[in-house]
This record gives sequence, C-alpha cells and structure tokens, in this order.
Amino acid sequence: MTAVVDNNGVVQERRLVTEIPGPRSSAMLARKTDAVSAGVGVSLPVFIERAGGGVLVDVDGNHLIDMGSGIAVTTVGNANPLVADAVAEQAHAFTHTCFMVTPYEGYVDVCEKLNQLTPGDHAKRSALFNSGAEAVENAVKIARYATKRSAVIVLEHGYHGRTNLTMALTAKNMPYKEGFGPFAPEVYRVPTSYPFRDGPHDGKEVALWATTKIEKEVGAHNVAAIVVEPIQGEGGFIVPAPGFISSIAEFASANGIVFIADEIQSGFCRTGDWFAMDHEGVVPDMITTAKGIAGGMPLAAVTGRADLMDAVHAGGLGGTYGGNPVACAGALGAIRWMEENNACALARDIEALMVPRLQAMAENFPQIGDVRGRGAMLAIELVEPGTRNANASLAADLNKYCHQHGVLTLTAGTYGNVFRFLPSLATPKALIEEALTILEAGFEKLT
Ligand code: PLZ
Repeated sequence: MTAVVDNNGVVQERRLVTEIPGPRSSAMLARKTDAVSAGVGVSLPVFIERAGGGVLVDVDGNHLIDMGSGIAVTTVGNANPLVADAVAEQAHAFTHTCFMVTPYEGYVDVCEKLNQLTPGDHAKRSALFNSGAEAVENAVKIARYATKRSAVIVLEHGYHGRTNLTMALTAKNMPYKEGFGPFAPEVYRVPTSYPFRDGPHDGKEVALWATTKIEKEVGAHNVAAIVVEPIQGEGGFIVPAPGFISSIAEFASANGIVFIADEIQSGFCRTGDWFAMDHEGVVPDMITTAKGIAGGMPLAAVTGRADLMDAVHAGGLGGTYGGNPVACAGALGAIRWMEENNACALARDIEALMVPRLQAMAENFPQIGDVRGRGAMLAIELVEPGTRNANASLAADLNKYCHQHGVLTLTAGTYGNVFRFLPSLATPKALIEEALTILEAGFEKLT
C-alpha cells in the first residue's frame, strides 16, 4: 500500500526515527526552559516543524499520529489547503485594519455563516473575538446587560477558560485556578449530570437538583445566564443523561435567564452534528464558538438572539484584534471544507470505527470503567478494577506510552483519569486504527 501524502507533503504515516523526544527537540526544550515562563507547560516535548492531515512531524523527523488536533482545533486537518490558501491570500491583501475602525467583508461573512449554521432559525447576530475565554466573557457581559441581572450559573466539572471571569466559571482548581484568585463574584456552581458517577439517574431528575439549588440559593430572578457545555470537555468528555440539557434550558426560558451553550470544544462538526446542541434538540439563546471554527487561526465568536446581541450600546463590545481578517479568511476556508466534505458524517464515521474497538478493549481491561462521547469527541475513563476510583496514574502512564510510540494523545477530567480522543476529521482511517492498536499494546504492557 502506498502511503497517503497530505497537500503539504506530509506523509500520513507513523514513523519513528529517534527516541521521543529526539536530540533536536531536547535541545530546543532546554532553550524553552531558559526563555519561556515555567508556567507554560508542555504535554509532549517534541517540537513541530510541519503538520498535515492527521500527522505531526517533529524537528527530528518523527511522524506522530495526532489524536488531539491541538485540543479540538484542527478539525479540518492541519494545514488544510482551503485554510492555508485563504490565509495566504488575505495576508497579502491586508493583515489588519481593526474592524471597529474600518470594517471589511470577511468579518461579516463569518457572522452570516455563524447565524446560519448555529441551532435555531430565529433572527441572530454574532460578534467575533480572539479566544474561547474572551467569547465566554463577552457572552456573560451581553447577558448581564440585556437582563440587568448579575448572577451566573455554571456546572460542576465545567471549563470555560483562564481569564479572571472564566477562571471563576471553571470548576477545577489545579492547574487552572490555584494561587490566581480572588475570582470574579456572582458565579454559582450547581450539579451536573455525570452518568458514570451519578448512577442511572434520569437527566430530568438531575436537572431538578440543579434548578432547585438555583431557586433556593441564588433566586432565579437574580440570574443573568446559565453557561453549559453540552458535552463537557476538559471536565472529562462527560455526556449528560438525556433530558438534562433540555430541562435546564426550559428552566432558563421560564425564568428569563439567558441560556448560553459553550460549544468551544464541541462545535463545528466535532460531535457528528454542526453543534452538540443539535443532538439535544435545544436552541440556546447564545452560543460561544472557537477552536474548530478556523482550522487553527485564533478566532472565537458569540452568536445569539438578535434582541440580546443588539441590546448593548454601540462601542460596548470589541477589542483590537477581534475578528482579524486573516483569521476570518481561515474560518471561511475551514467552514467551506466542512460543508463540501460532509464533515459531520466524517465525525460519525470516526465514532463508528472507534467505539466498538474501545468497547472491546473495555471487555479485556477492567481498568476501562466507561467508554463515552460522540463523533470524534470520544474518551475512556480509567478506574481501579471493580470500582469507580479514579486511576489517574494509569492515564498518565498510558499517555506516556502512546507518546513514546508515536501517537499524540491527551488526558482530561477533574480527576485526571480520562483519556480523550480528538482526531482531525481528515485523518486517514488506517492511522486511527493504528493509534488504537498502540493504545491496546499500552494496556497490555501497563496493566
Ligand atoms: N470553553 C468548552 O474547551 C478551551 C483549554 C486548554 P480558549 N479548552 C482547552 C488549556 O489548558 O488552556 C475552552 C473550552 C471550552 C472555553 C475554552 C477556552 O478557550 O481559546 O483556550 O480561551
């Protein structure tokens, strides 16, 4: 079989030519230690020189299968030609004007696409920002402005970013919050549905615990917004029980609360639908997007009901770089690729390929307590056999095993015991199979 070669010459195969990390990466890592803040960590210290499709090539010439997509960003494949060409063309035309000073069409094009693709066919508006955290902050600003209320409700295990407000919205202390307080006020955390750990509760029942807590401890009339990830990402790819999300959304609607779906990790075909809320049949009042939106260019957005988005005074929203023209060009290229290649079906194909193999592994290895996720957002939760006790050390050891064998994997979870898979939708199927074979060998060796 001849190897598949990606557009930019990257051979789509796993190929190890040195140990991991190799000598050139190790030398660069030493420079990193001297030059870069120690607060900026690295999961796998191989320095990347080129990447295409689902493969990362390091400076030593190792080819790694990328099962992380830069944390759910290169959904359309790394260096996707539609993204790369649009970015290059835009960079030659102009790189920046600041949309708030003199506008340009690409920004409007992206907003039109977002208004069209996000759940619901009501009148919508969008605003563009640079990072996921910035989008979440702005969604909360808009909700507070429009409702004239201040409280914000978030869920156990939620993750929404690292800025001051979004640290407050994020559940997990280490590494995100430790030592960085005090945090923004008026943020309240309520229970979420975590079927593996809650037991087999009806999603509606769990939602009632959450909404009762809101009523009794906060007062629904004080709440501006409820911010919810439809599948929790950093928290451990937690898929809530059916009925949970829709019940929370109904409660929000009944109480004049803005329901904000944080689809920064789950959006843009990642879960086999354009947005994970499509699967829930829920139309959020506002949705935050980033990551997969622009094939690796930094771009984020808030899309929401026109009456909410237009409530804010002119000049109340913005930022120097938000909706940068080069990033917008990248987004239009990425969205075109998703539309032309039926990317949602590609994500469902990945689920169909991976879930049976992960379930078969779970039969053999009692350390796999749960297999879950949707589309190309999948995970296994590792436990001590016969219990639900988190097995974070096995997750770390398996991660290391995969890395040393040329597969970039990522962990997640409040307890650090979730092994997550976020391959690009452009990854050749054979490489995904191979990554699973390596993982299985890791289980054989380490358990
Ligand atoms: N909301 C649902 O997943 C980013 C974080 C990586 P930014 N998740 C990856 C890390 O350790 O910093 C994320 C998310 C959800 C918001 C964010 C924040 O997006 O672009 O990282 O700010």
